Amino acid sequence: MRIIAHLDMDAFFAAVEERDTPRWRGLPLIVGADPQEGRGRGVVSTANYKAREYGIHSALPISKAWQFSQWAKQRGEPEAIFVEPDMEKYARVSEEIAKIAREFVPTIERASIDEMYLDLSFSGSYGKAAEFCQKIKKEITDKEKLTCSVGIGPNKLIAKIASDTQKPNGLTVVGADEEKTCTELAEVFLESLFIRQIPGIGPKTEIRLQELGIFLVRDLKKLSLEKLKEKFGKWGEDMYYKARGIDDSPVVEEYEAKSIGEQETFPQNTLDPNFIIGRLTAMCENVIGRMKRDGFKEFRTIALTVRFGGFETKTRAHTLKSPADSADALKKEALKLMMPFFDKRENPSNKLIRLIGVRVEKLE
Ligand code: TTP
Ligand code: MG
Repeated sequence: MRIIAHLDMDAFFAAVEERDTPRWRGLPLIVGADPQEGRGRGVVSTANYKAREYGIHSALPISKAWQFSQWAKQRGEPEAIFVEPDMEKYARVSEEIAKIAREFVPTIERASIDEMYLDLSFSGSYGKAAEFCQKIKKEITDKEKLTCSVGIGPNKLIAKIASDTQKPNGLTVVGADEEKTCTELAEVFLESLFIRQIPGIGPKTEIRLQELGIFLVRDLKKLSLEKLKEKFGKWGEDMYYKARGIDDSPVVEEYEAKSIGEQETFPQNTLDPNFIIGRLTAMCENVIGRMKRDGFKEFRTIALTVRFGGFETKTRAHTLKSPADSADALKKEALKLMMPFFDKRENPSNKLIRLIGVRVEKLE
Protein backbone atom coordinates (compact mmCIF):
# COMPACT_ATOMS: atom_id res chain seq x y z
CA MET A 1 0.00 0.00 0.00
CA ARG A 2 1.31 3.43 -0.93
CA ILE A 3 1.01 6.16 1.67
CA ILE A 4 2.40 9.56 0.77
CA ALA A 5 2.57 12.76 2.80
CA HIS A 6 3.07 16.32 1.61
CA LEU A 7 4.49 18.82 4.09
CA ASP A 8 4.31 22.57 3.44
CA MET A 9 5.59 25.24 5.82
CA ASP A 10 3.11 27.91 6.92
CA ALA A 11 3.78 31.46 5.65
CA PHE A 12 7.37 30.29 5.39
CA PHE A 13 9.60 33.37 4.86
CA ALA A 14 7.37 35.50 7.10
CA ALA A 15 7.27 32.88 9.86
CA VAL A 16 11.09 32.71 9.90
CA GLU A 17 11.36 36.50 10.21
CA GLU A 18 8.76 36.64 12.97
CA ARG A 19 10.55 33.91 14.85
CA ASP A 20 13.90 35.69 14.61
CA THR A 21 12.70 39.14 15.72
CA PRO A 22 10.54 38.82 18.84
CA ARG A 23 9.23 42.41 18.71
CA TRP A 24 7.52 41.62 15.37
CA ARG A 25 5.60 38.65 16.74
CA GLY A 26 1.83 38.93 16.36
CA LEU A 27 2.09 41.86 13.96
CA PRO A 28 1.20 41.75 10.26
CA LEU A 29 4.46 41.06 8.44
CA ILE A 30 5.38 41.07 4.77
CA VAL A 31 8.52 39.69 3.15
CA GLY A 32 9.21 41.26 -0.22
CA ALA A 33 10.69 44.19 -2.12
CA ASP A 34 11.39 47.50 -0.38
CA PRO A 35 8.02 49.36 -0.37
CA GLN A 36 9.68 52.83 -0.31
CA GLU A 37 6.58 54.33 1.28
CA GLY A 38 4.40 53.17 -1.59
CA ARG A 39 6.79 54.07 -4.43
CA GLY A 40 8.67 50.77 -4.39
CA ARG A 41 8.70 48.41 -7.34
CA GLY A 42 8.69 44.63 -7.02
CA VAL A 43 6.30 42.27 -5.32
CA VAL A 44 5.35 40.52 -2.08
CA SER A 45 7.15 37.18 -1.61
CA THR A 46 4.83 36.18 1.18
CA ALA A 47 2.70 37.65 3.96
CA ASN A 48 1.96 36.18 7.37
CA TYR A 49 -1.65 35.28 8.19
CA LYS A 50 -2.27 38.58 10.03
CA ALA A 51 -1.19 40.54 6.94
CA ARG A 52 -3.35 38.29 4.74
CA GLU A 53 -6.34 39.67 6.67
CA TYR A 54 -5.48 43.01 5.04
CA GLY A 55 -5.79 41.40 1.59
CA ILE A 56 -2.02 41.08 1.14
CA HIS A 57 -0.66 37.93 -0.55
CA SER A 58 2.27 36.53 -2.58
CA ALA A 59 2.92 38.25 -5.94
CA LEU A 60 0.91 41.39 -5.05
CA PRO A 61 2.81 44.57 -6.06
CA ILE A 62 4.63 45.84 -2.98
CA SER A 63 3.17 49.33 -3.55
CA LYS A 64 -0.34 47.86 -3.17
CA ALA A 65 0.71 46.05 -0.01
CA TRP A 66 1.92 49.37 1.38
CA GLN A 67 -1.39 50.98 0.47
CA PHE A 68 -3.40 48.20 2.18
CA SER A 69 -1.27 48.58 5.28
CA GLN A 70 -1.85 52.36 5.34
CA TRP A 71 -5.60 51.81 5.07
CA ALA A 72 -5.43 49.38 7.99
CA LYS A 73 -3.58 52.02 9.99
CA GLN A 74 -6.32 54.53 9.25
CA ARG A 75 -8.84 52.02 10.60
CA GLY A 76 -6.82 51.92 13.81
CA GLU A 77 -5.17 48.56 13.09
CA PRO A 78 -1.41 47.95 13.30
CA GLU A 79 0.73 48.97 10.32
CA ALA A 80 2.49 46.05 8.59
CA ILE A 81 6.19 45.33 9.06
CA PHE A 82 8.07 45.08 5.71
CA VAL A 83 11.18 42.89 5.56
CA GLU A 84 13.42 42.16 2.59
CA PRO A 85 14.04 38.46 1.86
CA ASP A 86 17.12 36.69 3.20
CA MET A 87 17.21 33.69 0.86
CA GLU A 88 20.31 32.20 2.40
CA LYS A 89 18.66 32.09 5.79
CA TYR A 90 15.51 30.45 4.40
CA ALA A 91 17.63 27.88 2.55
CA ARG A 92 19.42 27.04 5.82
CA VAL A 93 16.12 26.62 7.67
CA SER A 94 14.79 24.49 4.80
CA GLU A 95 17.83 22.24 5.17
CA GLU A 96 17.12 21.81 8.90
CA ILE A 97 13.49 20.91 8.22
CA ALA A 98 14.58 18.27 5.69
CA LYS A 99 17.02 16.88 8.27
CA ILE A 100 14.21 16.49 10.80
CA ALA A 101 12.02 14.66 8.26
CA ARG A 102 14.92 12.33 7.40
CA GLU A 103 15.16 11.26 11.06
CA PHE A 104 11.76 9.63 10.64
CA VAL A 105 11.38 8.82 6.94
CA PRO A 106 13.90 7.10 4.62
CA THR A 107 12.73 8.68 1.35
CA ILE A 108 11.86 12.33 1.02
CA GLU A 109 11.59 14.56 -2.03
CA ARG A 110 12.16 18.27 -1.57
CA ALA A 111 9.76 19.91 -4.00
CA SER A 112 10.57 23.55 -3.22
CA ILE A 113 12.21 25.63 -0.50
CA ASP A 114 9.27 25.03 1.85
CA GLU A 115 7.64 21.77 0.80
CA MET A 116 8.47 18.11 0.50
CA TYR A 117 6.91 14.73 -0.13
CA LEU A 118 7.50 11.87 2.29
CA ASP A 119 7.08 8.23 1.30
CA LEU A 120 5.37 6.71 4.33
CA SER A 121 4.47 3.39 2.69
CA PHE A 122 6.89 1.65 5.06
CA SER A 123 4.66 2.56 8.02
CA GLY A 124 2.03 0.08 6.83
CA SER A 125 -1.12 1.97 7.83
CA TYR A 126 -2.69 5.41 7.68
CA GLY A 127 -2.83 5.50 11.48
CA LYS A 128 0.91 4.89 11.79
CA ALA A 129 1.64 7.34 8.97
CA ALA A 130 -0.31 10.06 10.79
CA GLU A 131 1.65 9.32 13.98
CA PHE A 132 4.95 9.80 12.10
CA CYS A 133 3.69 13.10 10.74
CA GLN A 134 2.62 14.28 14.21
CA LYS A 135 6.13 13.49 15.46
CA ILE A 136 7.73 15.40 12.58
CA LYS A 137 5.42 18.38 13.18
CA LYS A 138 6.27 18.39 16.87
CA GLU A 139 10.01 18.20 16.22
CA ILE A 140 9.77 21.11 13.75
CA THR A 141 7.88 23.18 16.33
CA ASP A 142 10.27 22.28 19.14
CA LYS A 143 13.53 22.68 17.25
CA GLU A 144 12.73 25.32 14.65
CA LYS A 145 9.80 27.14 16.31
CA LEU A 146 7.85 26.96 13.05
CA THR A 147 4.60 25.31 12.00
CA CYS A 148 3.70 23.39 8.87
CA SER A 149 0.67 21.74 7.32
CA VAL A 150 0.66 18.12 6.25
CA GLY A 151 -1.60 16.13 3.94
CA ILE A 152 -1.59 12.33 3.77
CA GLY A 153 -3.04 10.32 0.89
CA PRO A 154 -2.51 7.40 -1.49
CA ASN A 155 -0.38 9.49 -3.89
CA LYS A 156 1.46 12.81 -4.27
CA LEU A 157 -1.46 14.55 -5.92
CA ILE A 158 -3.97 13.84 -3.14
CA ALA A 159 -1.37 14.50 -0.42
CA LYS A 160 -0.54 17.92 -1.90
CA ILE A 161 -4.15 18.99 -2.23
CA ALA A 162 -4.87 17.70 1.28
CA SER A 163 -2.00 19.66 2.87
CA ASP A 164 -3.53 22.86 1.57
CA THR A 165 -7.03 22.30 2.95
CA GLN A 166 -6.27 23.01 6.62
CA LYS A 167 -3.71 25.76 6.97
CA PRO A 168 -1.96 26.78 9.17
CA ASN A 169 -0.74 23.90 11.37
CA GLY A 170 -3.07 21.29 9.88
CA LEU A 171 -2.89 17.52 9.45
CA THR A 172 -5.34 16.18 6.88
CA VAL A 173 -5.69 12.50 6.09
CA VAL A 174 -7.44 11.42 2.90
CA GLY A 175 -7.18 7.66 2.80
CA ALA A 176 -7.88 4.36 4.48
CA ASP A 177 -6.09 1.04 4.87
CA GLU A 178 -8.69 -0.80 2.81
CA GLU A 179 -8.05 -0.05 -0.85
CA LYS A 180 -11.65 0.26 -1.96
CA THR A 181 -12.53 2.64 0.89
CA CYS A 182 -9.38 4.63 0.17
CA THR A 183 -10.33 5.15 -3.48
CA GLU A 184 -13.88 6.14 -2.53
CA LEU A 185 -12.66 8.61 0.09
CA ALA A 186 -10.28 10.23 -2.37
CA GLU A 187 -13.04 10.58 -4.96
CA VAL A 188 -15.49 12.18 -2.53
CA PHE A 189 -12.73 14.51 -1.29
CA LEU A 190 -11.81 15.64 -4.80
CA GLU A 191 -15.31 16.02 -6.22
CA SER A 192 -16.34 18.88 -3.97
CA LEU A 193 -13.18 20.93 -4.56
CA PHE A 194 -12.94 23.95 -6.86
CA ILE A 195 -11.04 23.13 -10.06
CA ARG A 196 -8.44 25.70 -9.05
CA GLN A 197 -7.40 23.50 -6.12
CA ILE A 198 -5.99 20.91 -8.54
CA PRO A 199 -2.25 21.57 -8.89
CA GLY A 200 -1.52 22.85 -12.40
CA ILE A 201 -4.93 24.46 -12.92
CA GLY A 202 -4.03 28.14 -12.86
CA PRO A 203 -6.07 31.24 -13.65
CA LYS A 204 -6.02 30.70 -17.45
CA THR A 205 -7.22 27.09 -17.43
CA GLU A 206 -9.73 28.05 -14.75
CA ILE A 207 -11.32 30.69 -16.99
CA ARG A 208 -11.43 28.36 -19.99
CA LEU A 209 -13.10 25.65 -17.92
CA GLN A 210 -15.55 28.09 -16.38
CA GLU A 211 -16.57 29.12 -19.88
CA LEU A 212 -17.57 25.48 -20.34
CA GLY A 213 -19.65 25.67 -17.16
CA ILE A 214 -17.10 23.82 -15.05
CA PHE A 215 -16.51 25.08 -11.52
CA LEU A 216 -16.03 22.02 -9.34
CA VAL A 217 -13.96 18.87 -9.89
CA ARG A 218 -17.31 17.07 -10.00
CA ASP A 219 -18.19 19.07 -13.16
CA LEU A 220 -14.77 18.40 -14.68
CA LYS A 221 -15.33 14.65 -14.40
CA LYS A 222 -18.29 14.94 -16.79
CA LEU A 223 -15.94 15.78 -19.68
CA SER A 224 -14.69 12.73 -21.56
CA LEU A 225 -11.03 12.05 -22.16
CA GLU A 226 -11.53 12.76 -25.89
CA LYS A 227 -13.26 16.09 -25.24
CA LEU A 228 -10.53 17.23 -22.84
CA LYS A 229 -7.82 16.17 -25.30
CA GLU A 230 -9.55 18.04 -28.09
CA LYS A 231 -9.80 21.24 -26.02
CA PHE A 232 -6.48 21.18 -24.15
CA GLY A 233 -4.22 18.62 -25.86
CA LYS A 234 -1.84 16.69 -23.61
CA TRP A 235 -2.70 18.91 -20.65
CA GLY A 236 -6.35 17.89 -21.07
CA GLU A 237 -5.33 14.27 -20.67
CA ASP A 238 -3.41 15.12 -17.48
CA MET A 239 -6.46 16.93 -16.12
CA TYR A 240 -8.66 13.92 -16.84
CA TYR A 241 -6.52 11.73 -14.58
CA LYS A 242 -5.99 14.39 -11.92
CA ALA A 243 -9.75 14.91 -11.54
CA ARG A 244 -9.95 11.19 -10.73
CA GLY A 245 -7.11 11.35 -8.21
CA ILE A 246 -4.91 9.14 -10.39
CA ASP A 247 -1.19 9.75 -9.99
CA ASP A 248 1.52 7.13 -9.70
CA SER A 249 4.59 9.38 -9.80
CA PRO A 250 7.16 8.14 -7.27
CA VAL A 251 8.72 10.09 -4.40
CA VAL A 252 12.28 10.60 -5.58
CA GLU A 253 15.14 11.80 -3.44
CA GLU A 254 16.54 14.81 -5.28
CA TYR A 255 20.24 15.20 -4.96
CA GLU A 256 20.57 18.90 -4.69
CA ALA A 257 22.59 20.63 -7.33
CA LYS A 258 25.82 21.34 -5.48
CA SER A 259 27.09 24.86 -5.38
CA ILE A 260 30.03 26.46 -3.61
CA GLY A 261 30.21 30.13 -2.83
CA GLU A 262 31.42 32.92 -0.59
CA GLN A 263 30.17 36.34 0.23
CA GLU A 264 31.57 39.31 2.03
CA THR A 265 30.03 42.39 3.59
CA PHE A 266 32.36 45.36 3.23
CA PRO A 267 33.39 47.41 6.27
CA GLN A 268 31.89 50.44 4.51
CA ASN A 269 29.56 50.70 1.56
CA THR A 270 31.68 51.52 -1.48
CA LEU A 271 31.79 51.87 -5.25
CA ASP A 272 35.59 51.89 -5.49
CA PRO A 273 36.42 49.51 -8.39
CA ASN A 274 39.95 48.80 -7.15
CA PHE A 275 38.77 47.71 -3.75
CA ILE A 276 35.79 45.71 -5.02
CA ILE A 277 37.72 43.92 -7.77
CA GLY A 278 40.47 43.14 -5.26
CA ARG A 279 37.97 41.47 -2.92
CA LEU A 280 36.23 39.69 -5.79
CA THR A 281 39.53 38.26 -7.01
CA ALA A 282 40.39 36.96 -3.55
CA MET A 283 36.96 35.39 -3.19
CA CYS A 284 37.29 33.63 -6.56
CA GLU A 285 40.53 32.03 -5.41
CA ASN A 286 38.93 30.83 -2.17
CA VAL A 287 35.95 29.40 -4.01
CA ILE A 288 38.13 27.44 -6.44
CA GLY A 289 40.21 26.20 -3.49
CA ARG A 290 37.10 24.91 -1.74
CA MET A 291 35.74 23.41 -4.94
CA LYS A 292 38.91 21.33 -5.37
CA ARG A 293 39.00 20.32 -1.69
CA ASP A 294 35.38 19.12 -1.98
CA GLY A 295 36.47 16.83 -4.81
CA PHE A 296 34.99 18.73 -7.76
CA LYS A 297 37.07 19.35 -10.85
CA GLU A 298 35.07 21.81 -12.90
CA PHE A 299 32.22 24.31 -12.85
CA ARG A 300 29.91 25.55 -15.57
CA THR A 301 27.83 28.29 -13.95
CA ILE A 302 29.07 31.43 -12.21
CA ALA A 303 26.69 33.51 -10.12
CA LEU A 304 27.48 36.95 -8.74
CA THR A 305 25.40 38.58 -6.02
CA VAL A 306 25.55 42.31 -5.36
CA ARG A 307 23.77 43.92 -2.42
CA PHE A 308 23.48 47.68 -2.35
CA GLY A 309 23.51 49.87 0.75
CA GLY A 310 19.69 49.91 0.81
CA PHE A 311 19.72 46.08 0.88
CA GLU A 312 18.40 45.77 -2.66
CA THR A 313 20.07 42.60 -3.95
CA LYS A 314 20.75 41.48 -7.49
CA THR A 315 22.10 38.14 -8.67
CA ARG A 316 23.50 37.66 -12.15
CA ALA A 317 24.60 34.30 -13.48
CA HIS A 318 26.29 32.95 -16.58
CA THR A 319 26.61 29.37 -17.78
CA LEU A 320 29.62 28.48 -19.90
CA LYS A 321 29.34 26.38 -23.04
CA SER A 322 32.00 24.05 -21.71
CA PRO A 323 33.19 23.58 -18.11
CA ALA A 324 36.14 25.54 -16.66
CA ASP A 325 38.40 24.66 -13.75
CA SER A 326 40.78 27.51 -12.89
CA ALA A 327 40.63 30.51 -10.58
CA ASP A 328 41.62 32.67 -13.58
CA ALA A 329 38.61 31.50 -15.57
CA LEU A 330 36.34 32.20 -12.62
CA LYS A 331 37.85 35.67 -12.10
CA LYS A 332 37.35 36.54 -15.75
CA GLU A 333 33.68 35.50 -15.70
CA ALA A 334 32.98 37.11 -12.33
CA LEU A 335 34.49 40.37 -13.59
CA LYS A 336 32.28 40.31 -16.66
CA LEU A 337 29.26 40.03 -14.40
CA MET A 338 30.59 42.70 -12.05
CA MET A 339 31.49 45.47 -14.51
CA PRO A 340 27.89 46.56 -15.27
CA PHE A 341 27.48 47.39 -11.57
CA PHE A 342 30.03 50.18 -11.92
CA ASP A 343 28.00 51.98 -14.59
CA LYS A 344 24.45 52.62 -15.63
CA ARG A 345 23.78 49.16 -17.03
CA GLU A 346 23.11 47.71 -13.58
CA ASN A 347 23.59 50.76 -11.37
CA PRO A 348 22.10 53.88 -12.99
CA SER A 349 21.97 55.89 -9.76
CA ASN A 350 25.52 55.03 -8.66
CA LYS A 351 24.44 53.27 -5.50
CA LEU A 352 27.14 52.15 -3.11
CA ILE A 353 27.68 48.43 -2.68
CA ARG A 354 27.41 46.74 0.70
CA LEU A 355 28.14 43.11 -0.11
CA ILE A 356 29.24 40.89 -2.95
CA GLY A 357 29.08 37.14 -3.31
CA VAL A 358 30.43 34.73 -5.89
CA ARG A 359 29.27 31.17 -6.41
CA VAL A 360 30.02 28.31 -8.80
CA GLU A 361 27.33 25.80 -9.77
CA LYS A 362 26.86 22.80 -12.07
CA LEU A 363 29.96 21.19 -10.61
CA GLU A 364 31.44 18.07 -12.12
P1 TTP B 1 4.05 28.99 -0.31
O1 TTP B 1 4.15 27.68 0.41
O2 TTP B 1 3.20 29.08 -1.51
O3 TTP B 1 3.51 30.11 0.70
P2 TTP B 1 3.77 30.31 2.25
O4 TTP B 1 4.59 29.22 2.83
O5 TTP B 1 4.33 31.68 2.47
O6 TTP B 1 2.31 30.31 2.84
P3 TTP B 1 1.33 29.06 3.08
O7 TTP B 1 1.10 29.02 4.55
O8 TTP B 1 0.11 29.41 2.30
O9 TTP B 1 2.03 27.85 2.57
O10 TTP B 1 5.49 29.50 -0.71
C1 TTP B 1 6.63 29.26 0.10
C2 TTP B 1 7.57 30.44 0.07
O11 TTP B 1 7.96 30.73 -1.27
C3 TTP B 1 6.95 31.71 0.63
O12 TTP B 1 7.09 31.84 2.03
C4 TTP B 1 7.70 32.78 -0.14
C5 TTP B 1 8.07 32.14 -1.46
N1 TTP B 1 7.17 32.63 -2.53
C6 TTP B 1 7.57 33.71 -3.30
O13 TTP B 1 8.67 34.26 -3.11
N2 TTP B 1 6.73 34.17 -4.30
C7 TTP B 1 5.50 33.60 -4.53
O14 TTP B 1 4.76 34.07 -5.43
C8 TTP B 1 5.10 32.47 -3.74
C9 TTP B 1 3.76 31.81 -3.97
C10 TTP B 1 5.97 32.02 -2.76
MG1 MG C 1 4.13 27.22 2.46
